[in-house]
Amino acid sequence: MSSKEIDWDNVDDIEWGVDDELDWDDMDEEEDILIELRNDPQPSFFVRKFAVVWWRKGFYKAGKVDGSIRVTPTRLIFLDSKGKVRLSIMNDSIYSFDLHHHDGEFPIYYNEIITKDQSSYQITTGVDESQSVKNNKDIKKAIAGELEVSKAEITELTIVTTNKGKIGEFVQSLDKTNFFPVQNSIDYPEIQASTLEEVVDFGLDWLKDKVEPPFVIDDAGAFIDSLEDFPGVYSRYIYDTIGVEGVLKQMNDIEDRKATFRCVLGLALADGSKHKFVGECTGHIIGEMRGSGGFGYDPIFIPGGYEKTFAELSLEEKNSISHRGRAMEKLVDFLSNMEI
Ligand code: ITT
Repeated sequence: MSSKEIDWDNVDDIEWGVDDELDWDDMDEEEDILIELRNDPQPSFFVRKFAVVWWRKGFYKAGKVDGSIRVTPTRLIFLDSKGKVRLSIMNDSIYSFDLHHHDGEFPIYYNEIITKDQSSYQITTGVDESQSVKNNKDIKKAIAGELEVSKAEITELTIVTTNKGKIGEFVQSLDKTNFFPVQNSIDYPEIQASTLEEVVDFGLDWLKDKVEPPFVIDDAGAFIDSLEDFPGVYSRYIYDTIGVEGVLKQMNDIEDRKATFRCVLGLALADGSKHKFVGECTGHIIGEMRGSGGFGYDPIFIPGGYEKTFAELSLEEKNSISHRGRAMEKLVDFLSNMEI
């Protein structure tokens, strides 16, 4: 199993055992930290989820949090997605900050931070090797005051979806941006309409008094040429009823297997405006299911120019060519050029 397949929500169960009693409130959360953060010109590092094993005097606690890391001139601070300080370590108390690889059933890259008073923290700050190596290098430099370029603030962006697979794609795609995706799983009604755009328009209107803007919704579907664009806007219904196997059966004797994935992202802003971003990816439907990554129709769809299904590609590869990846690129471009 690769690190990309780790279910981060269960990683504690697998690796360390969950300490439900972990009282994060124990950790530093003093006013002066917050003041320091506000005036902090130093770098921020977005990490999707950091897991911390915290050792002190022979006892340990373990926990995991979604959030980001800030390195101020004096401290290394771990913040959750609401901006609450979860852990703060003084930079000058750090004796070593080294990346280790634990190659068990689930490969994990973790930083071991040893402080001068012999406390030890093991903290994952990346979901895979490259992210972990990069974060370790940059954080280490920032602690030593050597990272001059200060990264811009991270803005939370609510993604309204019940689909965890989509969130994984948003997280990967927004990783290099200043936006931090936060899932809201309200299940809004998807009206019966002839286009994804109409479904998105309705969804944005329905949600506008229920979710604080800015927020994003995502409607997608597989449009198969020989089935007159079926399942298209009915993709979820078909997936939930006959499933991917059912679609394959429908296509048993069909030679023309061309299909297009479409994704429409809807963005609602605080000024009441709505914006849509569309992405498409053409390819073909194969005759059987292949691959264990992705979700939905991914195991039966091969994008044009590739030999692997979406479910056989890495998250990065899928995002770089997929309908959602393309729509997200447009969304990020738009957001980056405005103040929200
Ligand atoms: P939300 O509406 O809550 O976001 P959903 O899973 O219902 O989640 P859609 O209506 O957009 O999402 O998706 C319709 C169906 O198409 C659903 O069965 C998805 O699993 C599938 N689907 C959407 N995006 C996909 C993708 O990138 N790859 C494969 N299948 C996808």
